[in-house]
Amino acid sequence: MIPDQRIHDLNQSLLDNHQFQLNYVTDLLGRRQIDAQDVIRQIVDFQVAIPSWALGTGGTRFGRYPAGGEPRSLEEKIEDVGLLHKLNGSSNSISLHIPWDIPQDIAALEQLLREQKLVIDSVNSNTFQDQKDQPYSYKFGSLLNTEEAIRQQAIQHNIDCIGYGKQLGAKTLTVWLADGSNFPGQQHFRQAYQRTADSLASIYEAMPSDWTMLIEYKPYEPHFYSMVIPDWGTSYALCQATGKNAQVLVDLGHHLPNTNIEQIVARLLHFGRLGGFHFNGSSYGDDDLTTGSSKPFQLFLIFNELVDGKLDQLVNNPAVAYMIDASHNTKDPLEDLLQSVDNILTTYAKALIVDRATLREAQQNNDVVKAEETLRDAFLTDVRPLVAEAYRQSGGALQPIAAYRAERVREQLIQRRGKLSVSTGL
Ligand code: LRH
Ligand code: MN
Ligand code: MN
Repeated sequence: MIPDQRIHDLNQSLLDNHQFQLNYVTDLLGRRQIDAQDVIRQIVDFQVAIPSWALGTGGTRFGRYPAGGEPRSLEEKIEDVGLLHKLNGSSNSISLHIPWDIPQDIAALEQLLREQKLVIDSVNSNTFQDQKDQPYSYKFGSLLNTEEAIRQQAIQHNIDCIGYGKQLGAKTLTVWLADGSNFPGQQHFRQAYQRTADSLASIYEAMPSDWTMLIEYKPYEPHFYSMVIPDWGTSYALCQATGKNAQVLVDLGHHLPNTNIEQIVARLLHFGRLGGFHFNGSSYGDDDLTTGSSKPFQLFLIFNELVDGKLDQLVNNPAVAYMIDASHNTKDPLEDLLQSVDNILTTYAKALIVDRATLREAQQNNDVVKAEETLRDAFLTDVRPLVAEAYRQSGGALQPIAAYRAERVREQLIQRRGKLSVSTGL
């Protein structure tokens, strides 16, 4: 939809100013013995998956106000992610949600993925809604249900998800359970946990040995008295019981306000069980807003732990799968995703330039102020030219949102898909 030449021309008009700013940061970092090119290379390598359900407006149980031109099929969702990837070179994969994204023509999808330079990231199961023609209801839970037949139905659905993923080369199954209770006494806590653990074990057994199962936690919603996997400790315990390829997934919005998420990240890295990350912005709970929009320093502290863990030879953690998990009603979803990726990369770059030797020394000497100032030094450095350069080096736009607007992409999408097209989503 945006020809390479057009991106090149748009970049050309910004190049002079960009080069000036890039030279400045490069010199500044050079004085701190940091190689800017090395940071840029790491930004280029950092890829964030886009979930199929973030491409439309949603994320609300109240009014929904479609952006227009939302993708109507899996093929159109792949095209939208391809467009994002073309603009920023940082979103090379798409996560599927079954049954919203059941692949039909596998050969054609593979061809489309190749054309768009994308791969399939994870497949996400859905046992939080009843589907048409489904024999049993999940009203009282799926993997924890007291009824054996209902548990079996939910287990089979997860196994089917693995089957769909295999067809398209995915290697990750993400399980988020809406299972829980709304009233005291409704569920027997220990038995509900055990049934969940047993069901997960059955799914794990059906998973190929080179796959990863990500187990996501959430403290409340849709249930408000108890959730069967409310916190990282429960996810961790389930992973321990399930097998070495089961990993904890941290969704930034799945914490009670003021939770120290960076410490959770550090703990999981220490245990080698941090498998996945869902980025979004949150003030209260599962707000699913733009990543980094209201708490940029918190995001920086989280990235600081991720980078620190990666550099520490004592940490034995598999590669972390990064994904954006956001969906709301206010912005154009594609602009929102470009902003989220930009905030993620900018924050990652800041974590990469933390003076770790000084930080370690300050921590060792209990020099509280020095330690904090070391973090602030990195956080307050304007690294945006490094991210822009990373976009440019990967063939993208120096300013992806400006390019998206200049090309009037939303208007084009509305023309093709209609004003009222509504994508499947949360
Ligand atoms: C529900 C949720 C969760 C999952 C997604 C599929 O809270 O947003 O974060 O990852 O649905
Ligand atoms: Mn999530
Ligand atoms: Mn969520």
